[in-house]
Amino acid sequence: MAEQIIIALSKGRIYKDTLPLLAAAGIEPLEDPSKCRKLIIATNHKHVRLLIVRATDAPTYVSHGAADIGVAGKDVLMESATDNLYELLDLQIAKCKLMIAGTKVPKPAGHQLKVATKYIKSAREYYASRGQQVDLIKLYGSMEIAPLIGLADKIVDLVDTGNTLKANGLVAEEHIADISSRLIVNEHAYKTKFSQINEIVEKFKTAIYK
Ligand code: PRT
Ligand code: MG
Repeated sequence: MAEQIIIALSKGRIYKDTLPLLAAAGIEPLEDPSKCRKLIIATNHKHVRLLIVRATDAPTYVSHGAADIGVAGKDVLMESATDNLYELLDLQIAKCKLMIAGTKVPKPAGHQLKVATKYIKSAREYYASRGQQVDLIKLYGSMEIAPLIGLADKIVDLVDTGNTLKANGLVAEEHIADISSRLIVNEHAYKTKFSQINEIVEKFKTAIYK
């Protein structure tokens, strides 16, 4: 008998880019989460359901086994506790770069940099690896404002087209990491539901590397 498989996904770009992979695995959602308010979406497979979660929460659902599988950005995975989960595949979707950006105004020597970001852990590791002391300021969004109004000298944020930085008079200065979304799997579920999960993983792989 088929076991229940729950897949945690966030709305927006991750959902949109994961749909073709799900289709390759024969999984089709019966509703569109951007059009209905349901957070649990049934699929054409009675035993497969999608859980619509905040992008930053996907690893938490999978790590606790509330979802068997999930899709999460590497940026999110680098910031979160990832106990009890495997990062099985680079899905090569929702790609962008984690970068340092700032205004073009130079800082006087000896000035300790203030850096605003929602990526505290990644920023801390990056600056530490370069032996640079900085003050990190945690923000949850609209980071681009911080250098404009003097809250911080620089930001660490995701950059795709660069349009957001440009629109706010900021320039990308340093590259921290290439980001893409990953397929994550709960360790316990990977053992107990191996054949079903592995079938999805293999079909995703074929679709990614076709
Ligand atoms: O939006 P919400 O607060 O609900 O959550 P979220 O922002 O975590 O979700 P979502 O769907 O926006 O992002 C989910 C994942 O997509 C992220 O975790 C990344 O792995 C990935 N991704 C890829 C991006 C981008 N590209 C991206 N460009 N996530 C965010 N951005 C933002 C960026 O933060 C900046 O504000 O887009 C802006 C820059 O884009 P450009 O094209 O102007 O450079
Ligand atoms: Mg967003």
